[in-house]
Amino acid sequence: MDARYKSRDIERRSLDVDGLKRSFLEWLVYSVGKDARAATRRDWFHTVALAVRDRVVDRWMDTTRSYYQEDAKRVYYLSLEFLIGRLLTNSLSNLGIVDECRQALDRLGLSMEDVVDAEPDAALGNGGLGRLAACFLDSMASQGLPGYGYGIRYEFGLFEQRFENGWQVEYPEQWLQFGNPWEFARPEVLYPVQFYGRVEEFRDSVGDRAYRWVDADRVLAMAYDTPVVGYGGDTINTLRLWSARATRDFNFGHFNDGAYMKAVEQKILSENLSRVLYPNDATETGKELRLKQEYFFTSASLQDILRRYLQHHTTFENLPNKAAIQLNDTHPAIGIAELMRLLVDQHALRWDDAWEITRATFAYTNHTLLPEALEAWPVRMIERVLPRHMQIIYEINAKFLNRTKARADGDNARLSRLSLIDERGERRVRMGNLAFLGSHKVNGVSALHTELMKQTVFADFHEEFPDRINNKTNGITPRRWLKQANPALSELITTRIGEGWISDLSQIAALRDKADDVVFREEFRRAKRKNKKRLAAYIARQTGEEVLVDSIFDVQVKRMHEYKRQLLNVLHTIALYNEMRDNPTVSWVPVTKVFAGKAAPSYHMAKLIIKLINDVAKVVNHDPSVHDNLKVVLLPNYNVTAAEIIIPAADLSEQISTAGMEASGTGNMKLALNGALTIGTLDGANVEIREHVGPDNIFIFGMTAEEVNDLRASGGFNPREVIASNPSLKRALDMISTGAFSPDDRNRYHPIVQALTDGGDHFLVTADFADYCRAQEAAMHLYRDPEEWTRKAILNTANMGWFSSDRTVNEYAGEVWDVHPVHPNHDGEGFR
Ligand code: 4GP
Repeated sequence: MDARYKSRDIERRSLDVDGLKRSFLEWLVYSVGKDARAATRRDWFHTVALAVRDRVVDRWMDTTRSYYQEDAKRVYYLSLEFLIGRLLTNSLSNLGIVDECRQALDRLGLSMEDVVDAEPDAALGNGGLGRLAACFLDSMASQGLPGYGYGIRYEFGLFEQRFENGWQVEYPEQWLQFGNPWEFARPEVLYPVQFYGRVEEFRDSVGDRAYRWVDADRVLAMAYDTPVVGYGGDTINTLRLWSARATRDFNFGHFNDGAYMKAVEQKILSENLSRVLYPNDATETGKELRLKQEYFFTSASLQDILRRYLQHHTTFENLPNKAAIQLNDTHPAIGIAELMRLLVDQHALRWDDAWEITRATFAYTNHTLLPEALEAWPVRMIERVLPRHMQIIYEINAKFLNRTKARADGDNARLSRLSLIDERGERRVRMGNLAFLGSHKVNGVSALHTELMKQTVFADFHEEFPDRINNKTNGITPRRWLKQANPALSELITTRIGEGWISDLSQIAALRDKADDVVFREEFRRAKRKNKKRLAAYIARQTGEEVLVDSIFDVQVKRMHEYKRQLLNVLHTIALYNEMRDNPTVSWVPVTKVFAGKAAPSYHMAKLIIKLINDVAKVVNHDPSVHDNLKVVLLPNYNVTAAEIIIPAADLSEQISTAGMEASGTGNMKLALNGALTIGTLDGANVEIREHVGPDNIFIFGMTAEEVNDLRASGGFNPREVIASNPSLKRALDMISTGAFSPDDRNRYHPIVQALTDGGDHFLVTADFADYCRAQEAAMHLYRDPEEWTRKAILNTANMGWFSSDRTVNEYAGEVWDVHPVHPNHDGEGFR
């Protein structure tokens, strides 16, 4: 028998309870090196993870082999962030062995929850963009699409957030401290990546001008592979993350003692490249290390992609037929110049041929229109760090500008807008323009966002290339966000409509009929209540606060950002608090305001908003006059694991960004799928959620993107007038500004009050306040009628099928990537 298949016959493949139990014991002793009596929960987690990993390796190799055998076109998802979260439940669930594992652990006297809780949360991302990448990995594998994720193996993920005295304090997140059982280190997969140095011009063999990059510093990119288990375990794809390693090329002869130590130090410092994730969300700081990170992982990934391609091909004209490279935002956009460099300088292709191949291979996704988030690197920095790339960017730019209509029309303003170089002030490279120009498709992440891309940042490019911009509305994986996070609801759904929805979420529409079924409504409520109890216990553990399970769980969980308008929610909270105090005899619908989210460490306003929420919570939660009617909690350290507890328990989902500013949102989809009703503006994907769930089943308020645009164009508005005309808003703001929530420092919130008044209220918090309160009242009114509320909640769940990331990646596969499912040959039986 072929040696490759031997492992199939041994215990490592067994999926039954006994086999699992035996391999747990074996792993614990021989790999973790512990006696069962001395094993900690972490030891057991490592044991179980390693045993589960065993069960995917054969299929993983089958999958990879099938891709090679069919020479399938692959899609490479290049992303600086993958916000993965924990993997144990995910792997077990996608393999279909959750119960078997639970029983095996049970026989060993262990609780599955304890083992699951010992896994660190892999937070290699900041927010939406990184979590989207993780959902896409799950969907590509579950759809059988040959998809690879490429990114950085950060030693420190997104910081751990704690509150000290109500203020956010950041601590390092050392997720790799105790090792990572999911990954395979590949010390033999190493690529050199260069920085600095200079460019030398020379004549090639046929006498043409050519260039080489010399005297550069080098670092090595080493691969770590994590198997990505598709649902059903048929396809196991790969997430390849790069870690920086110092090169070993010392020239010992040249050093005296001091210089030697210095050289070694320099080498070690080069490993800092993959040390830490930048904690910015939609903001750029222009730090050189960040540019180097971007180039580091992009260059290594492209070298790896070309190596794989060259195993089957000797020339490059087929590259676009064999590889689709998706740029997750502009972070890997330097890859366009890098592929040109590799093709022209290293493989001696003609410029025009290389450009055609490059453009046909790349596609680019834009995730935000916020001007401060559009990457623009100083020309001087790129010249120094990546001198050859700067030349290539100039060349791309010159050729493009020479061809544009603008030149012919003499429209210099338009020409300078289209340029890859921003000449205003310090000269900068506009990475968005580079990404647009070097891609054959460019997409936004919701219908509204894509439309706004055409009208604003990319208006000139859209005119120039009218077929390039397309929409791909985001989605979420139903495996993690319903099946795993919400077992109570997902089991109920499966008993009624079968389990087809797990791999084809459109089938969840079969629940629509059940909205009118009293018994089903009762069961739906019971599942929600179970989740609310779980969250209440979590809140008590995390904050010490007791909340009423039968209150409305009104949830806003996302990064802290002014445009997301947590402030609007806080102002409503204060107004509601005042009303409850003024009218103690009214029978109020009890409300629990749940907030969670991290602020970028340098974003002072967002951190001040965190402190305000904590201060308001302190006052409200200790005021006996509102009793249990109102509670405010801000949960620390929001991450994927916390989201899995919070989202299934939500009644009301806050999606209240200033219209036109949230590109899509994906938390909005997770919450609605789990039966929360949305209160939101017509922004991002909320617009499409409304279309799918129906206008009667969502609370929409506030200005539209168009109205916001018109208002700003007409010179803005006077927030003071709005405030003066709304007594409850005025009172809430007065309380903040006079120190009602900060008696220890009455001026603490001056910057917030200032921004909302004389600062012009850029995010239109005051402008939308009255309509927001109206929508909140409507929600509270509806909550008094549990049957009607539940009916709408069920219709939300039932109508969210379209928002599966399976649908999204299928759209990309068909319309952008041209990749097709491959069915791996497993040479044996399937898992399920
Ligand atoms: C986010 C957007 O803010 C969010 O609306 C969208 O749903 C998500 O990307 C995925 O497309 N942007 C970022 C970022 O996370 O860093 O720009």
